[in-house]
Amino acid sequence: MTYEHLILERVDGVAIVTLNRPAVLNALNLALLRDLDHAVAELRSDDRIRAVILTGAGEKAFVAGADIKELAELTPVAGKAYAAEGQRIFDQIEHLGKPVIAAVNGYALGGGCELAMACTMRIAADTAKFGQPEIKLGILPGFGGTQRLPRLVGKGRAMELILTGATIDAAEAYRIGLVNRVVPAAALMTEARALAATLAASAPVALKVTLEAINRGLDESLADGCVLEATLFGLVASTDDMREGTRAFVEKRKATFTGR
Ligand code: CO8
Repeated sequence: MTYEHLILERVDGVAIVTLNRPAVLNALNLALLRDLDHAVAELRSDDRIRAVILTGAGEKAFVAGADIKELAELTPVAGKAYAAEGQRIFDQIEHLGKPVIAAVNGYALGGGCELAMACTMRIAADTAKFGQPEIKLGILPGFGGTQRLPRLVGKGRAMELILTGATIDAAEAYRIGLVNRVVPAAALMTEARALAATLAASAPVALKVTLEAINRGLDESLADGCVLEATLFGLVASTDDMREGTRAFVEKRKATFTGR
């Protein structure tokens, strides 16, 4: 598949998706969202891909938000549909069944911050900046920000960020738990690739069901989440990888997982 606004590379079981509209700081227009939707579907069905890295083209931005020129033209009906479509695509990323690492190389504002939050983990360059500035445009986050930000950083901090529209730097994003780690900008992709390689070498079925247990379980009560966990545990107990992983421990050797 060819893409207009993103670059998709595959290296050793890891896909690198680069959002590519650098002239407008990789702002998300409908065409880019459509590309992202197709890329996610392509990666979902590609069994060779075990982990994904999502990043932005250029040195300045991960994604500076939804394309404000497109937003400005929206009618109420189109606005609701646009938000729902973005939410659907970001859900596909969250529930890809493979880990997605956001390598945040610059501004992650509005829809960009929301996109990073839909990823499994976030590594930030020390030059990255985060925020939900929608309030300054007279709107609210529409791609899941009001829901994912409080889940990640707590209600009070999410309220403050969304209601003030403030931009925070990478160190502050790390301090409040919005990102997993901060690294020098020059080392960002090396760090992201190293983490992706570690994840790609894990038992794929265990990885997939762990993602499901955490992502789905968080929306359930503790009791229901634990039922889900136990059921998924029963599932992995049927895999060759479980036999291999436990046997390798006993035999003091490195496990080789096959995904069966
Ligand atoms: N949309 C469209 N164009 C953009 C965007 C954007 N979000 N961000 C930057 N650009 C463009 C600029 O217009 C400029 O283009 P041009 O060269 O043609 O003038 C180019 O990118 C470079 O930007 P700047 O010159 O502004 O660069 P600066 O370094 O001076 O500033 C900033 C960088 C601070 C990131 C600044 O560009 C900025 O504030 N951008 C907007 C950030 C923002 O408000 N983002 C939130 C958008 S709203 C949103 O994301 C809602 C998501 C949910 C939608 C739900 C569907 C309805």
